Amino acid sequence: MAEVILHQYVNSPFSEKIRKIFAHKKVSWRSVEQPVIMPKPKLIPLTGGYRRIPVLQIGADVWCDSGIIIRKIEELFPAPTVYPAGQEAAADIMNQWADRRLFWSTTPVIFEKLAAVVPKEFIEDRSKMMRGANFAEITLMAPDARNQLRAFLDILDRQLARSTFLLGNSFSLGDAACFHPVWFLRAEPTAFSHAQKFSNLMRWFERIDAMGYGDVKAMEPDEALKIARDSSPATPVNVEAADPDTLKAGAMVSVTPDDYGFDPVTGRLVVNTTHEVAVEREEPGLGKIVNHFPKIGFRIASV
Ligand SMILES: N[C@@H](CCC(=O)N[C@@H](CS)C(=O)NCC(=O)O)C(=O)O
Repeated sequence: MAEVILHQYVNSPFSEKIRKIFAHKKVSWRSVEQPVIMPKPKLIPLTGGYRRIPVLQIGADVWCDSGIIIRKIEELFPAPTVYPAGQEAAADIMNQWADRRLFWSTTPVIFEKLAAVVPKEFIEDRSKMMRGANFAEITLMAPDARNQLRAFLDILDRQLARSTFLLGNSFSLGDAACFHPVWFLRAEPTAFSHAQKFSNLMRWFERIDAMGYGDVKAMEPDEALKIARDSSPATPVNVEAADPDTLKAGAMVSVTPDDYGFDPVTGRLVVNTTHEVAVEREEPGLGKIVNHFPKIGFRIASV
């Protein structure tokens, strides 16, 4: 199989979620370090405009958003699973809750202290990404976020009083998903002190922190671009007739996140199933690329 390449950066929480899944499954993977803010000239040709991190690349196929990356990793490396038997829905729902609720209760708490020291280019970049919201004002949300964070962490801590991991005695997607926001808190000591008050949570945190990242080797961004250029997409057309929008294979569509980073990716529809939409694009200098997205968290429009 072609190499598994993760485009990421060290301090990216959503990448940390994927790195822990790689560790659990003992995956050999290559890490391409991408910029923390725009421009990202060695990422955008692969994604067709999508700017968020992490992004998974295998040859000329590129998976955008951790939701679809997790599905692909589970398909390629099914054992050990991140979906404990009988808890599949719980694992997926915990993942969505962690990304959309738990994570967003951590950012104001962290940036309340860090706002004064992060470069103004970072604040401007994130404000643009959030379409009009002023990221500098995130600190105003800190008091409410702190209250919610404490309640969320208490929910996890109570569960962890009775089980080693969140969905039983083995590591699952639920753990990877709830780990990354707590790991993000560690970027700022006062923020992390909120988590340190919970002893069961801390035991669990340290266990997962010690798992490492699997077998990883760095790769230069240019090498990843060359791999894309030298490969052809390996995705067969799979457009389900049962699709509620009755989109046809080959139709021109755009796919855009529904929460932030509203950069549409436009191409010909090649996959449209319950959980995935994928488009094929002709990228100048690279040739054909297929970009894969999850259905949850994205909008699809005919263009
Ligand atoms: N829903 C996305 C969220 C990803 C996300 O917000 N990633 C952050 C980094 S952890 C990001 O891309 N921030 C803006 C950037 O890096 O340009 C996912 O699950 O992958």
